[in-house]
Amino acid sequence: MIDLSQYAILARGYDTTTGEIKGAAVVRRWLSDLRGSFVDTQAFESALRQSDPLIYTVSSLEPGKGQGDLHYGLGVLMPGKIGAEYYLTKGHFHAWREAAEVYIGLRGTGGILLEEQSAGESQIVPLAAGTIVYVPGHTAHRSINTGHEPLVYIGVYPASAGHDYGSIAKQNFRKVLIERDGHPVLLDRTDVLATI
Ligand code: S6P
Ligand code: ZN
Repeated sequence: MIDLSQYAILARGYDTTTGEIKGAAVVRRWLSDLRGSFVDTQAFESALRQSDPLIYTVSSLEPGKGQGDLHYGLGVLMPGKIGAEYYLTKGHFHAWREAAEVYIGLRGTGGILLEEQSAGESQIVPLAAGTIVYVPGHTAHRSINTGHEPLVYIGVYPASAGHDYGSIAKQNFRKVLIERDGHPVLLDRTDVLATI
């Protein structure tokens, strides 16, 4: 039997400005935590010499660890760029590769970069206030803020998903989203590297 009173107290208010959910564990990623994520390493190092701003926060709740349980988090990704590349999250595969995820956009404008593991297909899917994005299993995902205000979203995923950051840290995403003439364009990392 499930004790519903236990779950009733899990109703949470959330704050789309601070990224806080009452009682949730918060992870803060500063620019210095993102070494190796941006394509232009020189622009990264010179930005970091100036300051080490907060790039994103994730507040996560893990109500249960059973097979059917769900975990969820509120992400707040700041606006900005390193060189021409928009601020982004580290990105990951789920350790349990079959695990999918649903992103619900609450505020701001941006996208989720999806990269399928075996076929190597990449796609940028719009994520903004009023959009819902389905991230299938076996797909690396990274949030990117292309707007001028924080990009705020909720991600819901199986409790057993786990996070594999190692594969991305090793080879990064194949595509980068950069600003050209004031607009986001998705380009091959190797092509962008050749122009830096
Ligand atoms: C968790 C979900 C998001 C990310 C968040 C930060 O499965 O995909 O809540 O944790 O967007 O990204 P990252 O790559 O640093 O975990
Ligand atoms: Zn995820």
